[in-house]
Amino acid sequence: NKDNAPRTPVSVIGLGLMGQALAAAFLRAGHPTTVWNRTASKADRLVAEGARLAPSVGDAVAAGSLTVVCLTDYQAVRDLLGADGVDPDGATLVNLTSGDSAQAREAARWAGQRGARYLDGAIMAVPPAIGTAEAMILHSGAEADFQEHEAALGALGTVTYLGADHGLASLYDVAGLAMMWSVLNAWLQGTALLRTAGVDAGTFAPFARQIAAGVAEWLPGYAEQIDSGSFPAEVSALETDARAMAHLVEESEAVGVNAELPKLIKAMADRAIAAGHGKEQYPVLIEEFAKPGG
Ligand code: FVH
Repeated sequence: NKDNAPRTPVSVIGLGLMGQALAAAFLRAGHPTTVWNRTASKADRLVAEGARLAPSVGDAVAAGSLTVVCLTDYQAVRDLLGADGVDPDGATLVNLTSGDSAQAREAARWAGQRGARYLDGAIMAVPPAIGTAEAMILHSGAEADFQEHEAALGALGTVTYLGADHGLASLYDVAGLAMMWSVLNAWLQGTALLRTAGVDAGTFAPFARQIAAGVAEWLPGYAEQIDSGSFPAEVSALETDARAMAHLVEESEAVGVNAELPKLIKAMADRAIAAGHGKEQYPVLIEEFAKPGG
């Protein structure tokens, strides 16, 4: 506590890999920190660093001005906070457990019916990054609740408020996962292809990184096309891209690597072309992505 300003008392419920990192970051920032975990021994190191181990979940919720919950899933959160002896009335709950947007909205309703203020959150970081600016943590729920606790939550990383809809943090979370896995899968596809010619992953990695960074630069302009609903082919038409996709499928099959992902991408482009979008630009595929399917 560098400036000697009083720090918000916080409680952290759930001391898995992430919960331990959250509690440690609060302690480092000087917050009086109460912790609780089903397996109490996971609190040992934190207690040695100055945390107080609550004897029960109810005690932990009652102890902090702010209660941060980080468990395996929303069912565990509900089971734990809905148990006898836990009274969330008047508490501010910040749920950093991963889940989907419907679960987040339902959790907010559940908490509201019990008199608690509820912020949902998504952690876009691994435990070692917690407490540093690199840890991106997203929040959604009532803005006043976020503002009241923004400074304390800032001990965990770079916090961003997304809006009043409690489901937003979870939606950003899965959107981020879609980005992450798509980039990794594309790199793995390229690596599998190149390895058939003796090129190893390490050789391809810098080249792949440059392509990923270049494609990332296209996003703001492509976003404008999507938001305006107009997709003029400024640099390439979808039908041109689809021919390149056919090369990717053919090459994958010819050298004996998995062609499922290239075929999936090509099938979506083919549907868009059949719907009359061949002369438009790639982001017109949003119309395929926006439909139910799969
Ligand atoms: N670890 C990470 O890198 C990711 C980064 C992105 C966000 N996630 C999410 O954070 C949640 C917790 O993840 P975790 O890595 O801490 O997970 P575990 O180490 O497996 O710890 C799980 C904790 O949950 C407790 N728990 C589970 N079920 C119950 C229950 N029914 N009643 C009480 N507690 C429960 C468990 O307790 P214990 O097994 O130690 O007794 C742990 O405290 C998760 O949503 C990630 O997606 C992390």
